[in-house]
Amino acid sequence: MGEVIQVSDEVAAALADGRPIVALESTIISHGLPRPRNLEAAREFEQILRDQGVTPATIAVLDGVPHVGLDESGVRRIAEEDLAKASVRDLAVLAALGRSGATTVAATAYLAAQAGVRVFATGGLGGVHQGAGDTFDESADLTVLASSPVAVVSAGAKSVLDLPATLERLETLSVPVVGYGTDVFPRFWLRESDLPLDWRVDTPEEIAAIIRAQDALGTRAGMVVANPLPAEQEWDVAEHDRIVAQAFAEADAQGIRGKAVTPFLLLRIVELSGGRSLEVNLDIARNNVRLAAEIASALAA
Ligand code: PSU
Ligand code: MN
Repeated sequence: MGEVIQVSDEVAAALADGRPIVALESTIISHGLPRPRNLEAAREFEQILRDQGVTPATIAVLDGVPHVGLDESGVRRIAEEDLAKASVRDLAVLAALGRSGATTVAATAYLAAQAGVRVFATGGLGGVHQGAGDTFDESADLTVLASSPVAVVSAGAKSVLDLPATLERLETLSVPVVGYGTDVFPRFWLRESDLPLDWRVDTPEEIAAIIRAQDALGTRAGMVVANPLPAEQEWDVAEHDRIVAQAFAEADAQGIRGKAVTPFLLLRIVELSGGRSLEVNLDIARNNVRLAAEIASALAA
């Protein structure tokens, strides 16, 4: 593994000492947030972790080498270069051709698991897209979590996805979904949906205990920790519904397909909301990074 995946010195030292580490994805930086705020965000997420005594492991493929933990210049590259959006299936292609890519939740979880990093913070998980019955568009984020033992802290999944179908698929794939301080699945920019969850936990220690129990039982799956944003940071529901519907209609009219769908919708929603969705998006990610730090610390204790 050491020959193929480049684990940074800082992450390798934390792994060796059993100190807490949190993985961060690079697609949210390269394709999910507009420049130049994305570079500030990438740096801020790492700083939030360091302030909590946790080592950040931002993950990306640079010049064919999958990196777990980036230095200053690596962080700058994922924010400023036009990188391919890389899921797990792209990793071998990038490695063989010496190309670079920003890793999705799927590819980040896969590489984190390979390196032994167990906790990962993102904004929102990918899922089953609306109309997937016809298009078969389901994010590999779901299937990869079935075999990558990493707890992903996310504010549920975006209301641009088919959330009931997403939860059904996670059930089939045997990926546990736990609500953090909530009994219902959050909808990213909004705290609540009408989708009940089977399990609610209220402390980072409980989540760490679930990770240990997964190991003891040998289930090998990851976990979705659904962490709703604080009420005072929620997006206005009416504005949310109107803008999401409009972005959808535009994606449809322009024939946006495949892996371009998620980045198109996210960036269009930022434009249509005059930047409001971006501020909420950043609050969500910060909130998830903070909880992931607490989980990783509980796991290392
Ligand atoms: N949700 C967000 N921001 C993002 C993404 C999801 O709030 O940037 C990205 C993540 O990297 C996720 C990917 O893994 O979109 C899912 O894309 P797709 O649906 O093409 O699998
Ligand atoms: Mn897709």
